[in-house]
Amino acid sequence: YARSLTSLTSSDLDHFASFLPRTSIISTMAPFSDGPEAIAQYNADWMGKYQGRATTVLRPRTTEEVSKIVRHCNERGIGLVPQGGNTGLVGGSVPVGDEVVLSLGNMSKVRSFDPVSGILVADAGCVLESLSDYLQPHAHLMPLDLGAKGSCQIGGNVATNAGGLRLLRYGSLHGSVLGLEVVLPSGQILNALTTLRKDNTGYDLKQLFIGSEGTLGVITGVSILTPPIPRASNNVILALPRFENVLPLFGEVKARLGEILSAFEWLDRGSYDLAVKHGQGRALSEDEVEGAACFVLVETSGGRGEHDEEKLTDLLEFLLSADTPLINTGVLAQSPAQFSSLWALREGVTEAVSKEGKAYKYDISIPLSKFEEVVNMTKERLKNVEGVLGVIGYGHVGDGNLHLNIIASSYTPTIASLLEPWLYEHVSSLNGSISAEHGIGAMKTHALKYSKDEVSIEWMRKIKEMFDPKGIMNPGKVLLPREGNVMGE
Ligand code: FAD
Ligand code: 2HG
Ligand code: ZN
Repeated sequence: YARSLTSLTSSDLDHFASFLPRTSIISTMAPFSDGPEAIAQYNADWMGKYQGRATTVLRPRTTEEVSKIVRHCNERGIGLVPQGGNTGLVGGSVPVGDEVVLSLGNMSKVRSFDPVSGILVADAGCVLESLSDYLQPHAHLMPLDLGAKGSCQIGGNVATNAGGLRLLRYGSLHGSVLGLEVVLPSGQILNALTTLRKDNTGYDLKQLFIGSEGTLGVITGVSILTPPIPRASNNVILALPRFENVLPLFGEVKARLGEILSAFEWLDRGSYDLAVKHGQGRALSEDEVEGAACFVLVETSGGRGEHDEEKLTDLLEFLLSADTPLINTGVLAQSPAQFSSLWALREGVTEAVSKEGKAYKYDISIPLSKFEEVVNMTKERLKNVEGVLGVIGYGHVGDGNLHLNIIASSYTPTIASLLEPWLYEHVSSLNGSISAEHGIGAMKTHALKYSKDEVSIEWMRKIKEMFDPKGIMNPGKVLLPREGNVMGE
């Protein structure tokens, strides 16, 4: 989404070098002439599906440096791609051409933490897990958790409005983010980094940047509400004889665990087998998995261990003693190590998929009752197609979010054309969303219309053009160019 953009020249590099140290510039261009290996990781996405051609990566240390970089790029019409941990799954974090990569990794300081209110203010480049580690001694935790926590950054999480494993309990970032500091495409610094729980002073501008995927500005600081660490957490993995039991099971679990329920995650049999095959988490015994069509991981987080455990054991007893039990068996974690290894089975699916092959990832919101149907329809459609290694479904059932992964030996046009637009049309017919939590990035620009009407897309465009009239911010992402306004023309 850009007017014609300009490629970076040596004199632009000289300008950046006038206020950035050498260590903040990686460039294959003169006068720096770094080797291609220095820049490779910034041009390749996590899945190895998208490849940029950036010659230069800038790694500023302060908001002021970000502002100077952005101001210059705006004046010159140079495209910029904000990059956090580069764990995004929709090709949003790498250039589509030779845009400059603005990596936030050098901005990684906690600015303040108030242990009474639980409000944390941090630089955007802080790694999610390091923020959790920071909060641990203060008995607080981050309100979001993802398998990518060791690499993804809070700025990237906000920019993608990441959901993850704790959304059921703590809600979305639209609720827990209290304030943001953003460098706008003009280079202006928008200081909306408030630490207030309540602030009804007109339009809530920060909401626009949550989920904007680097297309409206660079997030440099985040103020976020963190909850106290629950005194007691436990989990149990339930093996189900058939998918149809998931919905009634969710109803029972909600009713019986009430306020202590903190996650309800689903894995089909293929996801479980793949996680085990690639060494993710603790495999159940043969008896425990026998006859299991799928699995549900239930987590509780409450105030009193004994009380919570009693509720969980009662739930298991009830489920197993029914005339037609909803589950075959349940394996309750008996130690912190078992707790983590049960979680690893679910969190590790993405990693296992990437070890198995190349993944086509569809992250959709659809009615829960349709999860298995969509996985089965996809299996049927790809039956006997060359290069397809498997089709699996898993995800955040509690949030109505299915992760459909098609694993192939390589990315091929044949597989892609069998999947799209077919799948998007189906999601649209179910009034679902083509992106529940990963965003649009470069992958789904052409598919936005399946989840947003024309009026919405037009107003998104107007907002984009108002903030970024030259289209320098993350071109080719989220919105397709208007006709005659194509990058590189
Ligand atoms: P990047 O990948 O670097 O960037 C993502 C997007 O945000 C890009 O468009 C980029 O331009 C923009 N961006 C990054 N930083 C900034 C900034 N400071 N200012 C402006 N724009 C910026 N996602 C979920 O929602 N839920 C999950 O459960 C989940 N699990 C995952 C598990 C694994 C193993 C992996 C690899 C990914 C997972 N993801 C998940 C996807 C991804 O981790 C998240 O989207 C994450 O929030 C991206 O953060 P990042 O720092 O890596 O951002
Ligand atoms: C998860 O929930 C992530 O594990 C990744 O959102 C999903 O890899 C995927 O498709
Ligand atoms: Zn997810």
